Amino acid sequence: MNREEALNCVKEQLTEHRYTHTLGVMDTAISLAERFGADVKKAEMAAIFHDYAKFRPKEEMKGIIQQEQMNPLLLDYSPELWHAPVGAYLVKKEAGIDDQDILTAIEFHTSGRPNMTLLEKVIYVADYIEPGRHFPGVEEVRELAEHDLDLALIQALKNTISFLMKKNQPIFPDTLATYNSLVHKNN
Ligand code: DGI
Ligand code: FE
Ligand code: FE
Repeated sequence: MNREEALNCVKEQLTEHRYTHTLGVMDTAISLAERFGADVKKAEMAAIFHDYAKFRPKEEMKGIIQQEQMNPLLLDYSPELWHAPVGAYLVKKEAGIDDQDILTAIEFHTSGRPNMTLLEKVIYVADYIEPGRHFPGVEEVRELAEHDLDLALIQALKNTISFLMKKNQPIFPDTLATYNSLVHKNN
């Protein structure tokens, strides 16, 4: 599938705003892949499809998590987390994407996971810093991503965890495990 076909495919799934976000993630992911030596074509495809399931009904996502025996803990945490693993599943099933590197980049783009692949890191950070993002702390992550992908990823995770804690929201264990795996490695 080429870029145009992939974009046409996701466009039907997304709102105008989310499609614009997707284009921002695509451009950013391509730059990061070039900078840090990831596969540029895979980065482009993973970025295009990363939010594919964002607007699926919660009940549909819940059903898929149960039927496909995904991590059952997902159901005890925010439904905001569900579109990532469900997206990976649906992109394979409905769009025919079967490259495992692309699929795990989609699967873990919200929570991260310990020992993330280079492509997973590229997509996580691109999703966080694309030009349409304007939240506090994003500029610092953009600057870190100029030189060091791991430091950018750690800072994005710290910001996300702090943001959730300020809102009294629970933190998904994989998100914490991702943070822990990276601070251990970088100490
Ligand atoms: O889909 P996007 O908005 O582009 O970005 P995303 O896939 O990173 O999703 C962000 C949402 O997910 C945001 O509302 C916060 C939520 N989230 C991310 N990590 C966690 C989380 N929610 C909980 N409860 N726990 C987490 O660890
Ligand atoms: Fe997302
Ligand atoms: Fe996104």
